Amino acid sequence: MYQLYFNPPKSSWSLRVWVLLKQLNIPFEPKIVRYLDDLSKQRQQFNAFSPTSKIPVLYANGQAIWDSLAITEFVAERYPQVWACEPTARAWSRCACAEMHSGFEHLRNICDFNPLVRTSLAEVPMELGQELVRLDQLWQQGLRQFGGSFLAGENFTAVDAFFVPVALRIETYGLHRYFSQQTLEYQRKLLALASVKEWLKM
Ligand SMILES: N[C@@H](CCC(=O)N[C@@H](CS)C(=O)NCC(=O)O)C(=O)O
Repeated sequence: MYQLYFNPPKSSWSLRVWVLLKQLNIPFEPKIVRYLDDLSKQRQQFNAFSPTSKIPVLYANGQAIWDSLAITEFVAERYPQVWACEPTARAWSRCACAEMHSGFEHLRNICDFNPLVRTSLAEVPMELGQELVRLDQLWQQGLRQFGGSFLAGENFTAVDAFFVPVALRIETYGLHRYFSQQTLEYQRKLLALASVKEWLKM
């Protein structure tokens, strides 16, 4: 069985992998690790199981797989339902995950991930506003093109898991005004997932 090292509810990168495994009923042994105030001490400790001292890390037969995107691809080799089965939807999903993985840095930096605390920004800088508009466009595209209630069709797949932390940020920072009705409906659907509710209680 896989082992997953993660820190709920604070680690947004871990949340992607955790939600994916939970939603698809992929068995794993949870290994909860906590952040320390002293970052260098934390990195020393995390180094015992993580090559980068970061989480999430998945172990399979004693081998460490690190980075949420690499973990997703690794798991998909054994569980093809991780990605949509239709090739166009699958390609689109990989593009959207890559865009989330390497982009949206203003959203990530300005809206620190703390899913239990509701807050608001004194102002939304232009760069952040542009990212929110792009996000709305991207979600609308998936929902329209593949015609389901999830981004790549009727089933929850990895591309949805990658946007769960964003759905939570929209909620906690009250950023709803940047989104269309259709995408807000999708955001609410993500927040209503049993796995997301479970994450917030851990
Ligand atoms: N690209 C990595 C990022 C992992 C990452 O930055 N994880 C954060 C937790 S959310 C971390 O472990 N930070 C600790 C550190 O910077 O030492 C992934 O997708 O897994």
